[in-house]
Amino acid sequence: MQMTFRWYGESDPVTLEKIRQIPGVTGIVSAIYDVPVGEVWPTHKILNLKRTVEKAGLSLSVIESVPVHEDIKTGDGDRDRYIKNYCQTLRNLADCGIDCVCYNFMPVFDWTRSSLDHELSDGSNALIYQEEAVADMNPLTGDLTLPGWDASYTKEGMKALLEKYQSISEEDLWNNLQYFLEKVIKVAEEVRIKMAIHPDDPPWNIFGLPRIIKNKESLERFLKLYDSPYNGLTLCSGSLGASPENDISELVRTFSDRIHFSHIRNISITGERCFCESAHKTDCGSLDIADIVKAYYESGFNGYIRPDHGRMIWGETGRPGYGLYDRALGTQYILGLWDAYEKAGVPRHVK
Ligand code: DNO
Repeated sequence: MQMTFRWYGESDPVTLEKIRQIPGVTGIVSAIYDVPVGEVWPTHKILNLKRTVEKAGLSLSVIESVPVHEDIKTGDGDRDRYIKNYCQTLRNLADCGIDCVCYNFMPVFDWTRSSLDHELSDGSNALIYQEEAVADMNPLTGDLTLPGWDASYTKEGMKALLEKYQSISEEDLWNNLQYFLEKVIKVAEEVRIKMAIHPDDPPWNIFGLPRIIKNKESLERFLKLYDSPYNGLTLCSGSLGASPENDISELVRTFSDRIHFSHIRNISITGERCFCESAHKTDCGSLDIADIVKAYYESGFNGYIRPDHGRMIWGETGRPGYGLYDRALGTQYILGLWDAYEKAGVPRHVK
């Protein structure tokens, strides 16, 4: 297992020098942010990123994400060109030594929350999701943006895209995903990059758009679409865990062979389709993080782990969910559990 930490590049207020000082963190999760979605990532930009990370004494471990162009998800327009570009980006990444790439297949909007700075009883701030508030949000007004969303759409562009999705069912989305996988995983196998799809966050449909990667059944279906070790998962405890039907430890035990990248965070489920992000420690939320880490340990997981969103604590300001302090605490909780299982001789399936 390698403990990693997400870094948003030179503009990230959390510097590589600070990340380097977190005990046990050796890998960086990052991306190239200035290439338009769908275009090829040039090798020199990837090499630059890699060198910057390595100069700080860390390694560039995972790319999160190479985004998938909407034409690929809707299955029309220029999808073949964008898939070709995607494959070329994978080749360029492999040339630079990358072996794991995260992506998602959520239509239009990546992770969604109703508030980014909800104050918790201890005075810290966290991201929350409340179904009613989200139902009141209108993605067309243009004043709605979240850190994970592609901000390059014009109002008209967004309107046209949302209209296009009116005629796309979940089954259509599955078919378009399969089309994508058939071309991309072949290349991933060739260049030995483990592809790791991120589940939908939250794991249910929002704004009337279809979402398909949301529970055990859909993960099973996804893995069967292309049965290869290179067609794998980013198992995100907080995304899938927002739905009480998902038992994360069980998912880890079931799919361990195909999990390449793990996002670990806790959430408190506060009502139906309502949750609040919380500190990683098990008794701070609804998920049994200690058991989830045990499931990874026991199944011999040797991929990449990163702490996921953290709260804003100790007066820190910055990118919601991605401050330094609470995520650093998260790494120490996970690594502490890992060491404890190791020292206690908990049996481990050796891969
Ligand atoms: C949220 C992240 C997601 C994730 C993408 C992967 O904080 O986990 O934005 O990076 O969905 O493609």
